[in-house]
Amino acid sequence: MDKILNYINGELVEPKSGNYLDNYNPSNGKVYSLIPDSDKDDIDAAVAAAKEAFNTWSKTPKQERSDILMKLADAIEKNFEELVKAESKDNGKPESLAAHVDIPRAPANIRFFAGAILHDSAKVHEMDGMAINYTLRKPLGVAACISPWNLPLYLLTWKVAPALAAGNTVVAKPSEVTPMTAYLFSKICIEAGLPKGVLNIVHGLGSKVGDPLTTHPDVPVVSFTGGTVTGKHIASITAPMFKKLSLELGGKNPNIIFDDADFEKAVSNAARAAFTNQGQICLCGSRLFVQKGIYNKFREALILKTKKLTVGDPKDSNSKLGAVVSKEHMQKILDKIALAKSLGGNILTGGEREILEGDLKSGYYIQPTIIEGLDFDCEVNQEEIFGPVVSIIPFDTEEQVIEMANSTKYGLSASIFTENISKGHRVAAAIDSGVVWINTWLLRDLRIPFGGMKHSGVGREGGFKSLEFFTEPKNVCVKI
Ligand code: TXE
Repeated sequence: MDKILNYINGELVEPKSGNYLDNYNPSNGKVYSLIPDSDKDDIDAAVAAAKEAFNTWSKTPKQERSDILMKLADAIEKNFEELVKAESKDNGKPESLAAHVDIPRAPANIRFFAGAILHDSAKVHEMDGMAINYTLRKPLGVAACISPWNLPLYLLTWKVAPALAAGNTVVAKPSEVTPMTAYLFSKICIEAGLPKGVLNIVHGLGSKVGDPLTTHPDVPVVSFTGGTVTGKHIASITAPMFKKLSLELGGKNPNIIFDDADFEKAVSNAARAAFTNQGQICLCGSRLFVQKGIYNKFREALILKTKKLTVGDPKDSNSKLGAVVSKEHMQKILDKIALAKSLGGNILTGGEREILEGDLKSGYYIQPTIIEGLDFDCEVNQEEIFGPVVSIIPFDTEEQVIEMANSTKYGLSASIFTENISKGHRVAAAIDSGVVWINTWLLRDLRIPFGGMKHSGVGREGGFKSLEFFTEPKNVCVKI
C-alpha cells in the first residue's frame, strides 16, 4: 500500500512517531494509502528547516525566485495525468473536473505569482517638497498555509505560491482527507530543484498538526481555508500571539434570478453553481432565489437539467458528479436533507444516496438534490451543507430578495441574473458578500482580491493582495 511521506528540509521523511492513518478512496470506500499521523515533533522539524531556509530564500533575487517557481509550474504540467488521477481518487471528484479545473489551476497560480513579484510597485507620497514617504515590503518569515479537501492542489498552491514568491518560506498542512496531490507535489518540488527547506509539507490530523503549527512562535503568519468553526478556533489562539491571519471560510451563497434574466443562461449557471464538485466549493450557489414571474418555468427547467446529471464512476468521462469526499461528510449531507424534509421541504429531485454497481457500491455518492418549500430563515437555508443540495425559494421584489440574501451569517459570494444593467449593479452593491457575479458564476480573475465578509472570513487573498498579505510594510519618511 502507498505510504505518503512528509516533505521536510528537502527530503521525504516518515513521521517521527512512525504512526500512520488510513486514506480512503471515496469512489469505493476502500483504504488505498497511508497518511503520516504527524505531531508537534514533525512541525518543529519543519518550522526549523523553513526558518533556516528563510535566511537565503528571502535574500534570493526576485528574478531567481520567479525562475524557480516557473520551473515548478512546468514540472506540475509534466506530471499532469498522474495528478489528475490522484486528485480524483483522493477526493471522489470526476477526473474530467480535475483535468479542467483543479490541476491546470495549480501551475496557473504559481506562474501568476512568479510573474506578479517581478511587476509589483510601491507608491511614493510627497509632502510639499519637504519630505517623501515610501513603503518597503519585506517577507515575514515562515508562513503556515493550511488548505482544505475540496480543491486540494488548487487551494494549496493558491497560498504557497504568493508566500514563496514574496520571499517567505512555508510549512504547509494539507487536509488529512485528501493528502495525495500534496505528496506528489512535494516529489515535484524535489524534481524541479526547489531549494531545501523553502517549502515543507506536514501531513496529519487537523488539531494535532494544525495547533502546533499555528501557535509556533517562529510562525508569524497563518493563511487558512476551511470550515468556519476551525477558522474561529485558529483566530482565538493566534490573535493573542499577534499573528497575521487570513481566513477563507464557509459560504451560503445566494443565486438570484430575476424575471428578466436570460433564461437558458440562468438555468445552466444555477445547475453549475449548485452541483459542480458535488456542491463542495465554498462559492457554490446553494440558495436559489427565483422571481415569481418565471418561478414555475424555471423550476421545471432546472429539474429537467438536474435529472440529466449523471452520478457515476469518477473515471468515466460521462459522470457529471462523482463521490462526496468522505463517509462522515456524506452522512452530514444526508442528515441535512432529512432535516429539510422534517421542516416541510419538498424534494423535487434527488434526496437519496446513490448506490452504484460493482466495486463502487460502497462509494459515497449522493444524487443532485433540489428542495422547495423551506422558509428562507430556517436552519437548512442558513447553515452550510457543502454538498449537491440546492434550496429554491420564490421572491416578489428586489427589496425582498436582498433582505433574504443577506439574512445568513455568511457573506462569501453571490450571483445575480438579470438583463437590466442598472438593477444588476444596484443589487450587487446591496448584497453583503466579498464577491458578486452578474450573469455568470465562478469566473475568476486571479488579479482581484478574493475573500468573504461576515463569518465567511477575514482578509482578502488574490493578486497583489496576496503579496501584500505575505509581506510586512515598512514606511520610510525622508526629509529633503
Ligand atoms: O474542515 P476543516 P472540515 C466547510 C464545509 C465543511 C466544513 C467542515 O461546510 O462541511 O467546513 O469541513 C485543518 N488548526 N468547508 O471539517 O476541519 C484540516 O486538517 C489548524 C469549507 O473538513 O476546517 C484541513 O487541513 N488546522 C471550505 C483544514 O483545516 C486545522 C473547505 C480544513 O478542515 C485545525 C472545506 C486546527 N485546529 C470545508 N483543525 C472552504 N472554505 O472552501 C482542522 N484543521
